Amino acid sequence: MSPEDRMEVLTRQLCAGQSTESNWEHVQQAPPDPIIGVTDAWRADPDPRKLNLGVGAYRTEEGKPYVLKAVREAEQQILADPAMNKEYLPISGNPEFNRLARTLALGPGSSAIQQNRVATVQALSGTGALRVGAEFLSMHLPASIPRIVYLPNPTWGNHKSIFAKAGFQVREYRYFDAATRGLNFAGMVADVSAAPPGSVLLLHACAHNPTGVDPSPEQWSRLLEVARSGGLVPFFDMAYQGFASGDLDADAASVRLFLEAGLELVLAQSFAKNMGLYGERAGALSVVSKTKEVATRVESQLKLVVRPMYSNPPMHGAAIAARVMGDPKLNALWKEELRGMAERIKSMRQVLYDQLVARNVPGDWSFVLKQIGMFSFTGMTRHQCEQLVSKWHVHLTLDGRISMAGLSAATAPYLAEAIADVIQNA
Ligand code: KET
Repeated sequence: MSPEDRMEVLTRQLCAGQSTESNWEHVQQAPPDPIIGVTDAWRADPDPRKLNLGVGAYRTEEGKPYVLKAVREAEQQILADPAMNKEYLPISGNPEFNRLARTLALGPGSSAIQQNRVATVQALSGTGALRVGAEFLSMHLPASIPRIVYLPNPTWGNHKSIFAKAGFQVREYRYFDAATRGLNFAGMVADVSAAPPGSVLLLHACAHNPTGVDPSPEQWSRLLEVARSGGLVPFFDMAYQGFASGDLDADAASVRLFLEAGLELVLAQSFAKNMGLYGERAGALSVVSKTKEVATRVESQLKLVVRPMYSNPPMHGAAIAARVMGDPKLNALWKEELRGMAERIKSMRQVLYDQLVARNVPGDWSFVLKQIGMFSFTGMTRHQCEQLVSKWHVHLTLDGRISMAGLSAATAPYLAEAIADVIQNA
């Protein structure tokens, strides 16, 4: 029986109330997620040497997940607060969190904030912010404009699905140059310049995932001009503020550059990495408009996106983040811990590089030192990555991305040995 005939029989049986098979009998097994699936495979791996270098999550020198001291302290304060309750948050989330989050990204002196031109809603971390932002744009860009988004090639895998779900046609702009392991800036400018007016231009604010390659300040200025003259809608994904340089303000420079040039823009923020709030799903979506009046209407429409999706956001993570950002003592402690995390990752770059050079692994590995943020994009082939997993129990995404934040001085030599083997023998 053809699948179509089978469906018809099933439908008829169902209507007659006599189906013996599951209504979901035809459902196909979906593949595991290319990033989250790596953690599942690592969990299931019984080998004691196993390493999880897949998902971008910070680990200590001992390989353990890290809850920041500032976060623990904020949580204790929340628990001890007699005014704490579990009522629903507003549809747009915790107002104090929203205010502090946008100020963290856009800067306290930003004219957009001072002129109340920013509509912010709390979101289910960075992913949720992207999804709500994409949905809002899909609904409210002028009707005459086709829904097209330009993503860097490569980009975080979920970007494509998020924008496609919101009805966008997904296109790519050139970004990574495999030969130099740097930025293909000429290709990027050419592709972005050719985008039809009104297209959404997705930009990683800093610490590009997966490549670890960011534009220079001069290149950002040029991109700003291209976006402005092309009438594009910049959508910044800022999942790693503080993880590129260790400094929250320095890492927000690209967003602030576009903002101060007077462009309208969309911004997705995540506190997963920089505050270690991964599972708390603390994030924010901000839409910057030309006037306060437009921003007010935009906020009302953002609420209409949120309400039928999940009604209102969860409170605990946002309450923690608001305390950490808002309390001067906790804020200082957080910044110190953030700098510490960024520095530990950086030091892992040097350790891995030294280990690879000491083993005379063929190739120029200096990119390990140059790349920025949580990841190293190694250029290893899919086959080499598969060998790392099956033979060495080093779990990573099959595009050759390594989470440097999951590495320690104790495990770097083992990784270098494994890489040396698969590069020479796979
Ligand atoms: N943007 C980028 C660029 C990104 O790398 C991630 C997460 C997110 C947004 C969303 O993070 P959230 O937890 O929703 O705030 N990236 C890591 C985890 C994942 O894939 O979900 C990763 O690439 O490993």
